Amino acid sequence: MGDVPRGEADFVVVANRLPVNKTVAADGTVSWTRAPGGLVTALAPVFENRPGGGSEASGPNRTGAWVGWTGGSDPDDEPHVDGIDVRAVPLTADEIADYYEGFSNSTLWPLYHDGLVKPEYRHDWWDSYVAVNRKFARAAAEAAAEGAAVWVQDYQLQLVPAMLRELRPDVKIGFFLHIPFPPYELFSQLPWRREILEGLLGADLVGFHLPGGAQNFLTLSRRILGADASRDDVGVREDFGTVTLPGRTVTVGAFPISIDSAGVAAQAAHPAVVARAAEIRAELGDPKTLLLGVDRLDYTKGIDVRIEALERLFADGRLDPSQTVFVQLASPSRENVESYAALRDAVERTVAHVNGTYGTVDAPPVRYLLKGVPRDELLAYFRAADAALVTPLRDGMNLVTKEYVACRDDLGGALVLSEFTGAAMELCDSYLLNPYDHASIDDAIVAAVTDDDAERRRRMSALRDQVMHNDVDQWATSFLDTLAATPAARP
Ligand code: ADQ
Repeated sequence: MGDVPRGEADFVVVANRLPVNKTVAADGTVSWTRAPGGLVTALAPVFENRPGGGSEASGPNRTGAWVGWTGGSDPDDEPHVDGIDVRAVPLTADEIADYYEGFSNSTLWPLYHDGLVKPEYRHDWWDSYVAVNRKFARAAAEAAAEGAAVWVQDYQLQLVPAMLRELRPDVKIGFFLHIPFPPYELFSQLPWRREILEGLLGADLVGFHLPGGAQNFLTLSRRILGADASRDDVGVREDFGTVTLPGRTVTVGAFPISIDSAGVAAQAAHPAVVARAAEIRAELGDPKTLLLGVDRLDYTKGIDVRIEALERLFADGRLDPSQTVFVQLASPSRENVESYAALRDAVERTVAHVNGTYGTVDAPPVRYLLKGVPRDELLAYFRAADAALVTPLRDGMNLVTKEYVACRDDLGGALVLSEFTGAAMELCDSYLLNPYDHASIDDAIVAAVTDDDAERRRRMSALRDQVMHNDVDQWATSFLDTLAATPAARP
């Protein structure tokens, strides 16, 4: 403690990934571009409007920094992108295997998503998780100015708050979890359950998407650590609580994330995007019904759930395969993790099976693409689709839902949505379904495509009210204002 050089940033974001992608040209020239993705999509606009993001309002003496990993293991990487002061935390190939693919994505990710895949508990992965969290904490400590606000993101970095507090007791520390936070019965499987809770409690504010996550955290702090944790019964907001520790209090709350709603809506209304939407339908043979799925290829997203539903609907004659096209845009994800490779095989088998059974050579009903799609093209698909099928078995929030809704200023389209997403709490006018119940899935899809126009427009209009009035800037402002208002630690 005390031997860390102080930085100059008043506002520091600490996230597993930097918002950058590396490209190497044929002649070996390296360039860095802004990366897409849930967290980056959510935070980039916020960051740019904050101090140091280059806005006029930020003033000359204020700066911001983003601490994270480049996504690779080249020690010579020096990423830079316009408008953001990026601080790379280098990871070795072993750390990528053990901290990232191992503990983060083969232990925590499945455990926090209802154990959909069996979590693996390995001490060597845990050791790497501790070591890498220490690296991030140190990089954050070196970036932060005296009294800075430091916002730590997500499940890969749950130990950073306590480690950072150790190094820099002067900074305000916020932590936000982007994925679900499990109940006692599940979380207590974790051999390092105490350490994770103690790591999180290093923050002044711990935020979740939903009140349920905040409640689980309070219950776990009480039952596992014996901490004095309670719901804020006197407050006006039932989604806040506190954990009282010796010398300080941790605020716990729910902050449902959103998107840059106005920005997405404006981009989707651009004449070129509108024209491309019509062209997409024509290219697909002008089907009566165009259904769309957009996800990272992840077993939590229920991609298999929706394709199997289509097969049942074709088999039962409730949808006509000659007049229906389902487009699944999947972006490759965590390809070195075994469960993801297995999922890819399973999805590809199912797609081939449905097309082989219900398609013709020139008109397969399922079109599946395994690559990230450029933003304009993605928004054109959103505008073109009669219904978006969002069927996760568990999802913290799901930003695809909000992007789809923001794109539909024509009030066309329908959102078919799993109750097991965070978004379902807010988007209650969607066609909700239980992804574990075949009848519920099938009925929701059929209703979404056969309800009359007035009903579909009524629902889309209500969804738009929600999404256009609750954007990512409000999310960040609400979190950061709450962080600023948290009580200072008593010496
Ligand atoms: P993710 O699991 O990545 O995020 P999500 O919120 O849906 O899930 O964000 C995915 C982003 O990637 C969206 O912006 C989407 O448009 C984009 N995307 C997906 N597939 C794509 C493709 N093929 N081409 C182009 N873009 C594609 C995690 C949690 C979520 C939570 C977010 C933010 O799992 O529950 O909503 O963080 O907190």
